[in-house]
Amino acid sequence: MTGLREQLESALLRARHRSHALTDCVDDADLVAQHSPLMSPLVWDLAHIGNQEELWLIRDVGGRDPVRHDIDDLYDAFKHARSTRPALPLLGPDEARKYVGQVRDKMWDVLDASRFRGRKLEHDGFAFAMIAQHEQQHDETMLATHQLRKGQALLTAPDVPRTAVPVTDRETVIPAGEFTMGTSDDPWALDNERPAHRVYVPEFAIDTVPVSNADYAEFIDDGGYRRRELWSERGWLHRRESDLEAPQFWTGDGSGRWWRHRFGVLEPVPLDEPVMHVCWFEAEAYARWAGKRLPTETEWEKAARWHPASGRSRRFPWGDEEPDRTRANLGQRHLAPAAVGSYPDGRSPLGVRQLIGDVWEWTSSRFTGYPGFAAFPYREYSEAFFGGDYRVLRGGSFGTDPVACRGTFRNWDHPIRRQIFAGFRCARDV
Ligand code: AVJ
Ligand code: FE
Repeated sequence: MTGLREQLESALLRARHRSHALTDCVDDADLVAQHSPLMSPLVWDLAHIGNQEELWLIRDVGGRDPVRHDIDDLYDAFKHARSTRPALPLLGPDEARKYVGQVRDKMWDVLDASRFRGRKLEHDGFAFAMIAQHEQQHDETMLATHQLRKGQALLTAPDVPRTAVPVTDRETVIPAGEFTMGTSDDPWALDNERPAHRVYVPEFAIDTVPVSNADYAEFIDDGGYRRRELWSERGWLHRRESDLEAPQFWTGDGSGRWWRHRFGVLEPVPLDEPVMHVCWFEAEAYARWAGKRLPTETEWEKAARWHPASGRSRRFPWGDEEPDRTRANLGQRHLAPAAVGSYPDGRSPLGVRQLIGDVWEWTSSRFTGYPGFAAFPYREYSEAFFGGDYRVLRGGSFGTDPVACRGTFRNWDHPIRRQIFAGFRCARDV
């Protein structure tokens, strides 16, 4: 077991390595460009990562003087919508790199100061871990910007190893009963994952694997996008207004085969991968077509954490041990999800696979606070989004770092969003 200081250091270094890898391969013009109105220029994310680290660790935890006091407003996500960020007087690519480096140097100082006062690091540890999670979340956002950007491929990664074993059991039944949702003792859990609370969940069935591209192509072939009765009222309006006909980045070739653009490469859609880049409304329509529904986030978490033998809720489907490369496709080791049925060692006791990694999974639930929620350290992290038009996503994607992924972790987005690495699995009442 490595010490807290080593864990924090390695999480912070890994995040920074990734932030540089995602920006060093991009030329200056592309770093400041707007690749989609849904996204910030990459150079904004980079400096925002540094600015958040400066606000929380240098100034709040460390009580030190600002590195730069003049740019807080530019990198305040609440003050400027993503679409307007390219027009701001942002730090240029070299300035941004220099800035995040200066902040980082000071941050190590603050961490060292905490280290020599044993209990103090335990107390401050959360703030450092939260900053590592914050940086990794922006790295995943930058990865989505890479996916949206036009032009030649800049990122490479080895193909996903083929570990899929045939899926013979498409569904599993989770028995009715209480379980513990959320956590009060996971030291790095964010405010919206807290506190632990008991929830009664009626019996339900959940798919053992995410919906695949083959499954989804069948829905398309069966007229899924043309059949009004499969869509909710809002979903149908959105489908028509936005001309949705297939997942984002897919194109048909007229002969019934599908192709997709993925990080600058055009390739046939691999039928055995989880479907990805579908919005919540598309997931909802598919589920209705399949005679099922989306799981609630409570059901999802029970499937991922509840251990039938002990009744305990664990951190991950396989237990409490950290994810590794035999259990889940996380951390941008690859640039795609693994085939459905992969990572048999990561399955839950009741046989549910790939809950962690590969693709974020849409749930039917809106984003709200658990009973007893307390905002920490700022209202703006979670609470400001409660009650808004968001749906909860669970489980992380191939682009999510393990530091920001666990059975309790909650992500959220608008139900029309497709640029995130999201798919889904279905559930039903029994
Ligand atoms: C939890 C992924 C929705 O990216 O908007 C980053 C995370 N919060 N900076 C987001 C976040 C502040 C957040 N999500
Ligand atoms: Fe942020």
